[in-house]
Amino acid sequence: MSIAIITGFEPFADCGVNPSWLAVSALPASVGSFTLTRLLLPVSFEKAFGRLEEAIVACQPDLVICTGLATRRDSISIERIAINIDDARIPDNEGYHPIERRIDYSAPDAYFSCLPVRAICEKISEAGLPAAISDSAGTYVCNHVMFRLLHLIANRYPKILGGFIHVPATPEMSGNKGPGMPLADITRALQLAVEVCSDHSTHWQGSKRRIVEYNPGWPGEFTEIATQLHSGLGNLALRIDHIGSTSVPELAAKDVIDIQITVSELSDQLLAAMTAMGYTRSEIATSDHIPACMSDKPHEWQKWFFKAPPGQRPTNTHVRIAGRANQRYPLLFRDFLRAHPNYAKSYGELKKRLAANLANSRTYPDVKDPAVDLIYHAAENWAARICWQSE
Ligand code: PCA
Repeated sequence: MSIAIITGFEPFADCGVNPSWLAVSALPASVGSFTLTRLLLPVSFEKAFGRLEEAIVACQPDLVICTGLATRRDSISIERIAINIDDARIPDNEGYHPIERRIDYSAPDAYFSCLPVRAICEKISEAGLPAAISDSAGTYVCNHVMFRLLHLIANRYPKILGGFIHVPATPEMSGNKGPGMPLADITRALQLAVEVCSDHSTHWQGSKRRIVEYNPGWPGEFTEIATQLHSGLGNLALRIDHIGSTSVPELAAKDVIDIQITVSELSDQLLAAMTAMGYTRSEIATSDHIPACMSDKPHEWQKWFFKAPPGQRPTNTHVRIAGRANQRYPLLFRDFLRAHPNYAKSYGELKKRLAANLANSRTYPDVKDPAVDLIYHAAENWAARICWQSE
């Protein structure tokens, strides 16, 4: 069984009760693959997160879902984002009233939830209960707890799935005059949210951000996926290669398989075929990192980047054009590391230390990429010496 911490808040302002805690208290002892630890949090900027962190340290959970009341909402709100600001409309239960204060100057402006927000929203809606993805958790204690939870996860507990759900008031809270959601429905919705997280592969989510020792099973997993890609793409794919750290024996890596599909052009037909297989193209990642000495030819580094179909093991699929610099780079880099285990060992060590020491995991590629270029320059010398060709 895995462990989940589910939190609710005590009453605050003029609410005599807080349905978030009432619903959390009514949840069964276990849901899906999770044993639930319930935790009541004070409505206090200063104390709430400390209580949660203590529980995380003590229980080492796989899932943390915090819940709170949003009186002005009439559906279950699965929060997508937490922002780095405290800006309270009213004082918290201890009389503290921060106005426009940054939560943490060393932290990013915002964090996205690491819960499967869309899947949770769909599951609750399918059960006939009102649910929506929310793009603001406010700027009060709930946002504060969500932000600090996600900051902790990003820096210390990459395996935890964590996020926040706001629940509406119950009809009794307005004397049955205003809108509201019955407590039993709120409880049911939270139970469904935990069930979705239980179905969702916690292992894959967490391992995406962690450097692990080399896994000899990776090449086999690549071959299986490449076979499916070959049959879906036919002659649109000139070749499909296993690239990146999981392709180099004994190299420590993130548990994400990098795949390069070589094509003659980035065509609509190709996009349609990838989409039909469930792959999603990133609108943002349209170019590779360009090594400092090669910045004069940006078109040589253009690519399409696809995320794996939902539910499939994590992969990064890069589609690049035959003969371009960025198509050659990963193949040469891989072959050089395979032929030079000492480079691979030092590179693995660098990655582990970067992952452990960078305060913000999002800056990891910014630091890693130029280090990779250093190895690449050595690889080019080697390639010239041995007249290397990509098979
Ligand atoms: N809701 C408040 C804090 C506690 C609660 O249940 C919020 O939305 O910030």
